Amino acid sequence: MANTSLIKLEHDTRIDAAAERLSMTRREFLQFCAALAATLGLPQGADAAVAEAVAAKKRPSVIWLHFQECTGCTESMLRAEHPTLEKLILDVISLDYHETLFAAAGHQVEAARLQAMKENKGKYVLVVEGAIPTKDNGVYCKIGGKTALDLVKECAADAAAVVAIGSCASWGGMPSTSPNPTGASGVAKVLGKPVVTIPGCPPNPYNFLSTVVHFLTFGKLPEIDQLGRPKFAYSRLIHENCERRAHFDAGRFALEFGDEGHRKGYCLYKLGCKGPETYANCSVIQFGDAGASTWPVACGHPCIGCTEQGVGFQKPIHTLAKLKNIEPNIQFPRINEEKGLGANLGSAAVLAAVAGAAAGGAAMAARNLGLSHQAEQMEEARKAGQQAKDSTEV
Ligand code: FSX
Ligand code: SF4
Ligand code: F3S
Repeated sequence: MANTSLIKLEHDTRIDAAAERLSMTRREFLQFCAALAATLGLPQGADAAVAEAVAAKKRPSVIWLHFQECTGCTESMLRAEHPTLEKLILDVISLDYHETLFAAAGHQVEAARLQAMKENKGKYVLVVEGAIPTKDNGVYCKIGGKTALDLVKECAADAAAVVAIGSCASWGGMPSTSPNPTGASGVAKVLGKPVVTIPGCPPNPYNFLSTVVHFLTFGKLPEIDQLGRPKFAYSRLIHENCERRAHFDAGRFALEFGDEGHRKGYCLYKLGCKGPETYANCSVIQFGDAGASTWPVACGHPCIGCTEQGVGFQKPIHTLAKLKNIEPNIQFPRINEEKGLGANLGSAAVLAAVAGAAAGGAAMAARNLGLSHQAEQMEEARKAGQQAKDSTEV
């Protein structure tokens, strides 16, 4: 069936001009806008509104501040493998102040900030990257003679919207790790009001782009949860959509980096993967728009929960995650079980539903973890055998 919403854009030359600017064909541009609309969870037909906004709306002025951080947020945005993502971000916003990207320095750059704030009073978007040190009146981070504490308040006063990009700006992130000597805090805490947060260390640039496109299309930021995170990106646990989930459900775990389970792509839960207690869409949209297998778990590294306050940089990497939701994901086909591994969470959930007892699922989860303990013992026995063999050979 034809997409009627796109028909009205058929002879719209603004679409062709935008596609050309971004070195895309018209078709690719419309497909990209449709994907953005889908990521944002917008209803059918919204792709035309998104395409029109990206192609023709006045770009919002953005003032981007840097505080306590590693500049990874900016780096991940600029180093996105898909060249279009970076181009699109810089095409849909008018970046009027950004310390890392500005060629100018010193007084010139401060003057540019003040001018952009004056010219776009009440209309600009303030993006904050990095935590704000609050201890000792904020003396631990100063730019142009002003503390980060004063700067963020000054710039937020006349902003139409405030976006905290990265975990540092969202809730303190890595600089706030105990004992937090500088009193590193997130933007919302400092301003005393909720702001949109896009946590992640670094955050996914696609989530930032989607947030900005939502602002451009509808004149407001997307719906957020109680922690200020856009619901379109942070309402699901990584574990719910993980490509290794079938192994978790079947009780197949990597027990050591490089062991047989790890090489076979088994679940990383036993290596400390925090996917079961981390809300983010890494397992769905991957990372940096670079294609398949480009997110931590796909590369063989457990998720450290970098988006999640209280998990990332706080829980030791090797400790087991809290299982927040043991519902199995029904989207993925089951991987054939190896002999002797028994029941899995999929069947457990069916049983639990039939019996009306959610506890059944939990019990089966525990059982599968138990099965893994058996595997662990077997692996240890194998290693002990190998060691004995090696010592005899010597
Ligand atoms: Fe770095 Fe950004 Fe981490 Fe923080 O991303 S990638 S330390 S979230 O503020 O620069
Ligand atoms: Fe994926 Fe980690 Fe969950 Fe295993 S524990 S299924 S690796 S998110
Ligand atoms: Fe971070 Fe985990 Fe995603 S470490 S990038 S939240 S997979």
